[in-house]
Amino acid sequence: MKMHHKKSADPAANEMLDLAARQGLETVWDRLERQRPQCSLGEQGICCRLCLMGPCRINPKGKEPRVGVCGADADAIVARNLLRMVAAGTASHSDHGRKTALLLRDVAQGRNAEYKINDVEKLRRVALRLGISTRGKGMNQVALQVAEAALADFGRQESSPCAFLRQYMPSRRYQAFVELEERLSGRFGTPVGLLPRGIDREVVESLYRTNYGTDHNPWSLLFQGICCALADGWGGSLIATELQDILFGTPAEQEVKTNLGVIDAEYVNIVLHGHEPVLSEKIVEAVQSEEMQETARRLGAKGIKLIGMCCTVNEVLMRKGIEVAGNHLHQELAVMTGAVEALVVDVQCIFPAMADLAAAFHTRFISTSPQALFPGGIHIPFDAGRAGEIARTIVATAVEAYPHRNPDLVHIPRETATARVGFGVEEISRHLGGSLEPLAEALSSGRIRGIAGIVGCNNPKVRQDYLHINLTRELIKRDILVVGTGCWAIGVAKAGLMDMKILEEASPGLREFCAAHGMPPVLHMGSCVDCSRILLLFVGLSELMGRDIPKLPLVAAAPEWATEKALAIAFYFAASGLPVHLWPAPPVSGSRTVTSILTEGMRDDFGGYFFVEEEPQRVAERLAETIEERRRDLCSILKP
Ligand code: SF4
Ligand code: MSK
Repeated sequence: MKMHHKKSADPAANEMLDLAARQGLETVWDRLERQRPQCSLGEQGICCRLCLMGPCRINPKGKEPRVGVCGADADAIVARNLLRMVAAGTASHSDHGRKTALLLRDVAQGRNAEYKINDVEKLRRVALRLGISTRGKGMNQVALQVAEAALADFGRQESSPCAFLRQYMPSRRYQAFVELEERLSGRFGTPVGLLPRGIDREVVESLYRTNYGTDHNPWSLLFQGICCALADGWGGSLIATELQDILFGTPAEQEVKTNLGVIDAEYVNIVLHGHEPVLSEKIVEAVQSEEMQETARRLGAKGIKLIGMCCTVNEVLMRKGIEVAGNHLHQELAVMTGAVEALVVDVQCIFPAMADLAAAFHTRFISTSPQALFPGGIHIPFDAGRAGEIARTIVATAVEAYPHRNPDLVHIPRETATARVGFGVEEISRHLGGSLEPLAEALSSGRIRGIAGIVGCNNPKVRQDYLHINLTRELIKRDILVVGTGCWAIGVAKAGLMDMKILEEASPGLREFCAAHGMPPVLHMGSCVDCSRILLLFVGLSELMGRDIPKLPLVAAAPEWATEKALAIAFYFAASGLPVHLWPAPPVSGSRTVTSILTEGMRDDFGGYFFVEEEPQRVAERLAETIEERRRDLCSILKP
């Protein structure tokens, strides 16, 4: 057994970790060890540094100090910290959505000729969903109206909710929120808002409420967390997903290779990492140019190979089929192969440690977003108005690095796995013959017991991919279709779980259904903003089956989660009516009240709630039990 087998379930990662240990290269796992034991107050959420009378901490054993200098107790401190995490996650996804809307507006107005509308049919569908008439209008006119509707959702101030939420959320779920707002306002004796007004407004409101000396009621702080997260899932993330499809094309099934073995020593290797596809789409074009390929060949390489990781690759592979080097914890391991000429990053989930690591090799660490700067790296600022030129500069910088590669440092694991990816709702429908009806029927009849939507990162506190892989395997054994995004998707793809061969492991009902429709039982739905696609799949089923989401056999999980964005996703899943598994546990154990609201208190009102569990088999059992509970009163007749 390799010395690093406890760190990752992926043999390629363990091979690279052995190499890192031999060569004295530092990884995220080493830095985690140096942090241990980690602050237990932080783990429980009971430290506060919101003002300069602090920092304060609460004694977890019920002894003094029981409150901070201002008198804030553990409930207020834990709830405030959690709300701030949700707000940060919402801000990240939503700013991604905002930039996509601004780009669509510029393209529609003819102010950006670098991009074009790729999917006119999707534009038409989004317009109709938003109630924008397309009759007698040109494509750009419709696109402008869609972009303006999206942008208006960011700045909306009044009590009418975001247009995207209003038009995409099933009317039953929407009505349930309206009634719940009324009920909760009566119960708490003050107006309780759950339906987000504007996306920016809810992020600001969350920061405002958690500001020193403002909101101290754990219930109202968590209601605001729900409201803010709904602005993410049914607002910012949904806008990012829908408008990216319009600009770059709606995902379609692709077969791709995954894992570090896709790095090819004979090529100039460029690894894209981050989240937003706006730049990556242009880098794909630049790499394909004969001029660039010829320059690489002149320097002795066979050409240029474009590879991706994390959510950038989740975006680009669904549309362009590029190969996948790995997920979150692979970022250092890819550079350590010694065969990566450039690691090109935009925003989110990028270790600042990459700058020093890249400097130990010939790798150019190129940051591109004015929002995300990394001391020690090369910065080539991206500007959507000059996207092609900038993409060519980045590719040329990578090619120039190739002669500096040290062949003695090259070590590439052989592992690769094939995955079928690119299953947005449209692609799932296409496999099902043009609508989600066969899936709704299979759920109604019990041939498929339920659907689990999984998102998640990697977190070095959890053996990399272990929970992702084993939970997914356990679910498909129980006739549960698994759909998901983010680093979960890459983790299970690397393990071969998105290959048709995995049908052999699925239970008979699920196996027969998926085989008949030519799709694996584990479906790649995209990047972390594309958790909105999971919502849209559930919307489609809710509409077809005539039942609200909490009454359908649908569940969610965020195993191996690490980021504030994952928490925002978990919050909007739970608020939308899904039981949500989390591991590791969120930093709330310092407050019994907050813990009980999240695990029990919100259940009756929202239908969704959270639970924590480490063992994949027990997680699967618990999700399957919930599915069976929900099936008990499931109507077997489809809505006419
Ligand atoms: Fe301490 Fe209260 Fe200030 Fe927080 S807000 S740091 S608990 S005094
Ligand atoms: S990249 S948010 S580690 S899924 Fe979206 Fe992966 Fe989580 Fe980042």
